[in-house]
Amino acid sequence: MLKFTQNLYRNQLSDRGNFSLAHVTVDTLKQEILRRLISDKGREVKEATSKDIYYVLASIANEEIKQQWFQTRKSYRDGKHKEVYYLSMEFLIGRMLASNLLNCGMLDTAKEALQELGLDPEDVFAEEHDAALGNGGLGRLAACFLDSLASLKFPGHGYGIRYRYGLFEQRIIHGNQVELPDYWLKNPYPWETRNEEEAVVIQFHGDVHMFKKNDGSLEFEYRNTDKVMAVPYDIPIVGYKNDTVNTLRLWSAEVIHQNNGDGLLEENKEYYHDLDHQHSIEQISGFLYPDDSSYEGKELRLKQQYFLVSSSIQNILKHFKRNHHLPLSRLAEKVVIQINDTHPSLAIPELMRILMDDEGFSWDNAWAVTTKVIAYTNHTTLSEALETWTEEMIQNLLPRIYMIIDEINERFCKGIWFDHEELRDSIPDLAIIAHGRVHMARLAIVGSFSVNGVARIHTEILKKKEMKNFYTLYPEKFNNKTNGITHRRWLLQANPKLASLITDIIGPQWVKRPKQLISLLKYSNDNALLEKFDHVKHENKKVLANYIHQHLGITVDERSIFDVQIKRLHEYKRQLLNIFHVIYLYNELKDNPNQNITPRTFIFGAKAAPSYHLAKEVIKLINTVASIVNYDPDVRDRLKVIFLENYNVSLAEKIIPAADISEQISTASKEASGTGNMKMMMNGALTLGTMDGANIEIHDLVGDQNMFIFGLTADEVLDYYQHGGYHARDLYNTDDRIKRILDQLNQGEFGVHNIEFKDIYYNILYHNDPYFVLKDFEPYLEAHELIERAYRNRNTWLNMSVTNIAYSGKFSSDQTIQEYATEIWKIKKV
Ligand code: GFP
Repeated sequence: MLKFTQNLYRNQLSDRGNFSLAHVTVDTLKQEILRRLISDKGREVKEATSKDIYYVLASIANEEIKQQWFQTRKSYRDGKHKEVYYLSMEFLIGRMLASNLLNCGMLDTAKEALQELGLDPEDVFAEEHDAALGNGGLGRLAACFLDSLASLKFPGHGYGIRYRYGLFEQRIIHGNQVELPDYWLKNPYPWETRNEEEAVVIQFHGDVHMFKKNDGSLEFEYRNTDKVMAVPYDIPIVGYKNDTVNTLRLWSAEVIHQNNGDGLLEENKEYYHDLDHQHSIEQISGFLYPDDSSYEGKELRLKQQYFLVSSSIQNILKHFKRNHHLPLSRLAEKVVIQINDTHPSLAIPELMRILMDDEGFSWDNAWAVTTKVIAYTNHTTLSEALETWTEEMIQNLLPRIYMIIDEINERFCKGIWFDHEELRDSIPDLAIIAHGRVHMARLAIVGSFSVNGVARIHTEILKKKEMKNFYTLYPEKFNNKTNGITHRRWLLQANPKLASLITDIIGPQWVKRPKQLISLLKYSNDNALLEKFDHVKHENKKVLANYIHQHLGITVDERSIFDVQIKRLHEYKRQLLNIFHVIYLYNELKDNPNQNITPRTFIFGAKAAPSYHLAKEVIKLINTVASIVNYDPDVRDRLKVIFLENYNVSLAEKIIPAADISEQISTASKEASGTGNMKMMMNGALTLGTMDGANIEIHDLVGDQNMFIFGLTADEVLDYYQHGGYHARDLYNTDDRIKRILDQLNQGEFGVHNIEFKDIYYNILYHNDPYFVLKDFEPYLEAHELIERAYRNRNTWLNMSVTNIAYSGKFSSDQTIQEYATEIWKIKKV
């Protein structure tokens, strides 16, 4: 045993009975860092790079984490517990060092030790490449949920894919988004452990042969399949100061080149030297979101989905058999599988396949088990995001799975025909296979016992509109679980100054019970305390201003309103409305340069999907406006537009603590929930938003007086859609401000070529403004005027800000996970 650990053992055993780094001192940690620098890297601190220090700190944390990980796994093996498995194609976990240190209770100590060694902790943390294994809210939600599961001591694990390339790295060149590959595994990743002994084989393609057995039942044999090995890499998910360490298991696709006891060696020998074949296998875990504009790209995405579910389910069943001495028919007593959106919905036919073909279950028995084990979360009602695959593709890639889906569909449709006469006409809209396509959301609803939306309004829209007929069929399945965010990463870690101010005021209990933030309300009129909140926000704004200066060379006024919109770039999220407002302000200043306005800094962070042309145009427009506004002497620094490239979790951690205004301006009815709204609220920003997603639930808590609500409601939007939209051109013809902006786009005032932003112009005027940008423009401007007035009254503003922090505990993912645990998963804390 290492000397360091021995010392710690001696120090810790006395007060806690077991070893914990939570009580390590700055001095012992410093010594340990120095010692390991020499033993691991052969360097003294003055020669060491931040990277050396990063690895040394990670190894110290890992030593503690691995012990607790082992203990946690052991405790789950006793057969008593029901476990939840969260299957997701995305886990946007970001950097782990600071978060692991925080949850081990040693973040402050580590920062101090580093500072005393003359090092900047931020530089050390920045050595870790963000694990960007996700796209946006959906993937980050999965990461927050894992953090809460472990922190609440729930036995729950994530299953995903170890993509070698995460979400692309974004560069802005001449205002345009350019995508670079994100090879996040360039340096060794200290948090993962390869567990080859848990590898499983996945089969694609091939032929299915049916035999009748003596008892009349059918037996299925798969021949000529392409076999791929799924090897798990495990990442520990550390609970907050509670000795629980759960697992995020990420599967990597590899060629089978050793004897696995299945005679696979022979079969694959000829392939081993076939580099093309090896490449095509490794591609399965190559990229998050492969380019799916071609057939091959689409098939690869489908392969990834099956690869994830097949490896995970095989693994889950293996653990069930090992830990519980129960028949598989009782699987649901010990296992629940949550599928994050439809991407893992092949879990349904895959579980059916294994139960029937490998375990000898009848259809009915397999179905009874499957539909008790699988639960589905829907994250969107946007039709283009509801996945479908061609029948032909599934049939070719996964012939046995196709047969099972086909039968699920047949039985389901027959059930409607015979038992729900009133829905007979709707069968084409309900059928899992319709018009040559397999509808994954329908499969997920039919094959699971729970279907949840992610905010109240979203669930209501699912029930009353998008999935109305399914709701008629299965009212008991539908339920709401409003999203949440982990306050540990998004407040304690990202905004330590605010966290410690809160603790100074209301004591530390809120950290374990975030709803206790509500006690801050008592102090929201105490001017001396409000000053302190103001100070913290100002300090955070300074840090962000420095970052902006370093990265863009632009100086921003720290006293200006930091107005932030950070999220995936999508038309419905309406970054366009935001930049139209900026153009309007700019036009006003040009017309009247002496206008007295509160200085504003508009901050954007957003990635557009590489093939999403209009979204990329909006990025270009924001950058073009920035290049004009930021350098126009008439503006006199009263307006700044900042586009921060490569928006990711780490950048969010910098921006959010500095935000004054949180832009949540989606077209009402379109944003299922949003989680950025929660993060910024928790950091004292005031929401400027539509009545959409979780904004509505924020509004329930803080009311009109503590946020800025504007625009069409979801009912109004849905009503317009039903009646063919509104007349965007009328607004263009009658509102000079709007006309001017659109003409500026059309006439090339914001571009070198006058064709630059024509598509935006056409989309609004010729496609009738599908996301109601013009319709909501006037109310949006009015809300901004209110903001400007409110900001001038410091104390009122700070009171609103503290009120938002006080109510934000409701949006801790601990609360959300508690609801999933009791209402859907029926799992208990260990
Ligand atoms: C999607 C939805 C969001 C929702 C998240 C998590 O996220 O409204 O909050 O899932 O449920 F659109 P994005 O990937 O679009 O951010």
